[in-house]
Amino acid sequence: MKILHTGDLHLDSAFCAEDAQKADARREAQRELLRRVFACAKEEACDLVMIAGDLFDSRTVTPETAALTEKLLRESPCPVVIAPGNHDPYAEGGFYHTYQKNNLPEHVYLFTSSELQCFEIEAIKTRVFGYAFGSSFLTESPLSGASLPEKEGWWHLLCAHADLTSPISRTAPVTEGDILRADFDYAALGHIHNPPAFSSEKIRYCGFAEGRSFDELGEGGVLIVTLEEGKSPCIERKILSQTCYGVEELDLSACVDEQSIDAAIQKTLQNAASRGVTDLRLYLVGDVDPDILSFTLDKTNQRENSLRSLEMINLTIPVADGEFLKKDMTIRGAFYRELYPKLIDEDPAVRRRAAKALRIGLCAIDGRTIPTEEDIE
Ligand SMILES: [Mn+2]
Repeated sequence: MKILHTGDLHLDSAFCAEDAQKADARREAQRELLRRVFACAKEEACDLVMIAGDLFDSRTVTPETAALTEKLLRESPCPVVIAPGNHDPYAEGGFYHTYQKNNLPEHVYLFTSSELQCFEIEAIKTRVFGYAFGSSFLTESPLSGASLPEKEGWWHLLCAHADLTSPISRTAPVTEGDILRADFDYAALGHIHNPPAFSSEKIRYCGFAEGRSFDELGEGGVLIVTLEEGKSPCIERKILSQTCYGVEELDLSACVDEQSIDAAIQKTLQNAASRGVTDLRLYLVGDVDPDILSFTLDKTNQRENSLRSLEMINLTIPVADGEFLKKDMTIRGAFYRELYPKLIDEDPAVRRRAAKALRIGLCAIDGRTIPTEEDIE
């Protein structure tokens, strides 16, 4: 038995950080992602699709998203189970409510109650347990105290939007114990986008399918879960994302002029792009002459690059700014003042050694990597 486990797609997200046109394009890209999810289920010849909540970002959706979702669900060759989450609760006036009343196909199973429900899917001898959020909150665990029927040769699965990370959560505080006691063959969870690992291999969050912001770093995808009698579930993450958020740090301490700063930044951008990163947040650190740096950053920002978006955050310390360090009341300033006589010594060799000591010392104070001899020379 093969299952595609997904959730937390948050279709129709607002993308507030983007302008209206870009936000529209991002929502269109999300619909493309949903197409890939269902294409994947078909390709993998899955027997069941489980959507563990937050398929949509809110209870109402755009007409485009509604039409596509209904089409993909209608055409799905295998049964689909949907557990509404805190973002897309089953509630009056919402998409699910209307969909359930009007055109829910027979092979689509939608949880509608905040109490534990069960769908029996005879063709695959499977009982899927779950519940629906009816609003943004669900303060009790619908699983606590639940008693399940005997398995008698049926697969018992859970499809749920739940917060296993906190017993006092207001978004379905289900516990690992609740799930283990119910003896599910697999628990398909949604809600935590960067999921922790559980001791039981039968409990998994699907994670995000494609990063939407710097809170969702790296590639995203769905889980393909294969269940075999008497064995642990075999779980494979299928990458479906076409964009990827990444965060990096670049130490510019070794850079002495515009060219070397520019080269270091360009190299980092190229490396990130070659690893599939499309949206990069780059923290610039180290001790750099502020005048040279701001000039170079202006140029870098104007230049074309292969990324969809680039955010550079300047956390460098203006080391060449002696005025700054002279007045700096931290240990950095004290260190500078100690070295100062040597930094202005009449012997160039002494000055060079003092400057080197300053760079190494400041790195050590900040807990950064000490530059090598070649870096400094
Ligand atoms: Mn959620």
